[in-house]
Parts: sequence; structure tokens; C-alpha cells
Amino acid sequence: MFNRILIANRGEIALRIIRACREMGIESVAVFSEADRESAHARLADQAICIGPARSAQSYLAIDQVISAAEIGNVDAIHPGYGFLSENAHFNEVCRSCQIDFIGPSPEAMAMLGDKNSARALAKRAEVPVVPGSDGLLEDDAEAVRVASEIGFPVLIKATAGGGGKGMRVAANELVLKSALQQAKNEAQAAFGNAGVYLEKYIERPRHVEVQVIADSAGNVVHLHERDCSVQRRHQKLIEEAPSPRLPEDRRQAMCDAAVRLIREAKYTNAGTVEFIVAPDDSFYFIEVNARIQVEHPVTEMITGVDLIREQIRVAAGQNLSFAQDDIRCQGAAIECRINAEDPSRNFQPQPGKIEHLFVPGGLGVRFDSHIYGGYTVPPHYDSMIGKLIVHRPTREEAIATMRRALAELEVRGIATTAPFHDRVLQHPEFVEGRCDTTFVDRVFLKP
Ligand code: MV4
Repeated sequence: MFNRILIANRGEIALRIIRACREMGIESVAVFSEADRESAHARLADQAICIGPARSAQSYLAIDQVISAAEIGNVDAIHPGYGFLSENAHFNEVCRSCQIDFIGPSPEAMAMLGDKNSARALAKRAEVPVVPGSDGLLEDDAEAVRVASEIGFPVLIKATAGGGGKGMRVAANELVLKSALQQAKNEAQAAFGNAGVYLEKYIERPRHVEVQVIADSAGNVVHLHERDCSVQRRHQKLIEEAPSPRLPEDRRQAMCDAAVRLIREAKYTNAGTVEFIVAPDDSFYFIEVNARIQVEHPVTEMITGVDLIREQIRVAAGQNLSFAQDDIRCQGAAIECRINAEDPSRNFQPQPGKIEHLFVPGGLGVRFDSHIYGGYTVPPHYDSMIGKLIVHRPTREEAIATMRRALAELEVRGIATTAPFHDRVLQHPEFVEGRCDTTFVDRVFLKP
């Protein structure tokens, strides 16, 4: 097992990883930017190293700075968390060349899945359903016109280097297809340095359901059931839950089996998430793989009882998974609300500033994963998420009641947060009935 791990991240996920290390008897090395000198992750780690100025590009994203800290700290491994360098296959490779274990998949699996078109081709080989569309990247306008007329409009043009909603264009008919294609290519070239695009049938009003998987180097692949992340705004998830409400049992099982087949085909190791969209008729289609631990991993931890960060560290150190598929049950219902330093009454405008007072909710079935404390100043340089409120109860109805109680207990004074918005969602009939799709927030709360 590792003696010392560097955490190449900040905020709540850095704390989450430091806590797992402490429980496993592994020393932790935090890195922090000048803006994070007073942050909890720098204090809770066994050692903390400043890696540069506030701007991410010069600190948390600076590969040379992070690797230097790993050399100074004499660590065996790096946990990248989510965001920042977590899905950077080049960084992953640099770790390997420095003989530092990267806690995640191999650079090869990461690079292959990072290319959405090659991930889609892999899904087809694994007999995982993909949305009807082009066979590989579009060669020219004529091919786009031909494929679109075969599958029917509307169609969605996706950048192969995109993901998470970046570099997508809908085309409603043949008249706008060519210009949408040109725009998508230009955007993709500018944003990713890769103009490759492919085409899919546009699925209207989908739900976003994803399957958590974890694999070890002995070839054991286990799914940990699914999460529904349909409550989102501008591709930022707001609420995630498990299991997915109203998804028929045979669809859930088929989706989880499909995710395992895909991960096996990719020779993927460590934790990953296989994303699907689910059409209104409950048919599901593979979209992409997130080759990292995700923000919403706690809902899966609550329903399965598995410590995902601990398992990530174990399998990265060459140990086998501590459980088999047959050991995994989905127990009860879990919900997570992302608490962001944003003002929902001002179009979710970011709210950096000092937290003058904090009261953290507790009680049966309540978990708060957060790095904030009374007197902490939320810096303006990073993501606005300041905590995750997670509940776990025997039924979804009880989980909603517990979440509303916990949100009412949470007190953050000094800055506005998304907590009041969550309470409005939780009492909306569409959410209560488990009928939200990815258009819910825009349709119900942000109408013009
Ligand atoms: C789609 C789609 C409809 N049809 N693909 C957006 C992010 C990326 N992961 C995939 N996305 C979508 N792909 C087809 N063929 C609709 C979306 C989509 C979406 C997906 C998941 C969660 C939120 C979303 C919000 C808008 C669009």
C-alpha cells in the first residue's frame, strides 16, 4: 500500500481524499494556491505545499508545479480529484514517467475515452446502445446531409473533443444543417484544437442517468448502480439522486450491465462513470465516460455503503476490489444538493466573499461534505460549489423530507447560496413525482 499521497485538488474533494488517507494510515500531502493559504485542506493534510498564485493555470493546472510538489513531498501516488488535471491524459502520462502512481485509469484508457467518437465506437463494439447517428467522424457536408435524412431531424452535432455539453449544435432541418456544421467545427477547433465532429439523432427531453463503476487490475469490474442527474442548469448539475426514480427495473439492470461491458471492453481500471441519456420511452443510449471520481459520488456511497475513495486508492495500489458484484445492494434512497455560493435570485451570479456565520445541519441520515467554516472567505478564482448536502433514508419520500429539514437548518450568512432554490425544487410536483428531465430547471424556474 502507498505510504504517502499528494492530493492535486482543493475544496471539499481534497478534504474527502485527506480523510480517506487518514483512515487508511496513509500520509497526505496537500497543495494549495496563494488564494487557498487559509483553506481547510491545507490545514487538515499532514503536509501542505504552496504551488503558485491564485489563478488555476499557474497553480492547480500547472503540471510542473504539481509534479515538483510530489517530488518534494516524496509521495507514491497522486489523487487528482475532479476537474483541474483529473482527465488530463498528458498529466497522467507525466506521473507515470516520474514513477508516481496516478489514482485513476491508465493514460491510454483516459485518452481513448476522452475522444467521444472513439468512445462511441468502443460502445458499439461492446454492444452498448448508442444514439442512431454517423458512423465515425463526419467527412464532409454531403455525409451529414445523408445521415440526417436517414435518421431524421432534429439532429445534434457533437465535437469529438467536447463533452459535458461543450461544442454541441442542434440542427432542426436540412436548411440549417450546413451552417450548424460549420459553426460546430469552428467552435470545436477554437475550443479544443480539434475540429472533428459527429452526428446523432437529437433526443428531446432526456433524463440524465449515469452508472458508477469500479474496476481493479485483476479484471474485476463492478457497477454500483445508477444516479439520476437530470436536475441541472447549463450542464451544471444541481441535484443528484440514487436510485433513478421511475426507471423500470429491467432498464436499470440493462443499463448497469451495459456499463460493465463498456468498461471491460476499454480495459479500464479504477472508478469511472458511464453516462447515458434516457428517452421518455425509457430507452437508454450511451453518451460518454467520465474517467474520474465525480462530485456526486456520495449518493452512491450512501446507497451501497462502499467508500469509493478508499477503493480507488486500493485498486491504484494494485489490490483487488474488496467486494464482488454479488455483495452490492442498492439500499434506500439518497439525494445530494450542491450548495453553491451563487445567488439564485440574480441568475445564479457567483457570490465570493466572507462567510460571517455557519451552522451545519446534522441528525439521522444527513451528511455535509464541505471545506467551509465560519470566518472563511470564498475566493473568486474557482468553482462556486462550497459544499454538498447529502441525505440517505429508507424511501425517496423520506429522503426528500429529510433534505428539506436539513436545508432549513443550514445557515450560511454573509453570502447568498443555492440552498433556498433547492427547497423550491424539492417541493415541486414534478420533482416529488420523480418526473424531472434535463429541461426541468429551465422550463419551470427560468422561463422568460
Ligand atoms: C444529447 C442530448 C440529446 N440527444 N445527445 C449534453 C452533455 C453531454 N454529456 C451530452 N448531452 C446531451 N446529449 C443526443 N443525441 C442531450 C444532451 C443534453 C444533456 C445531457 C445530460 C444532461 C444534461 C443535458 C442538458 C442538455 C442536453
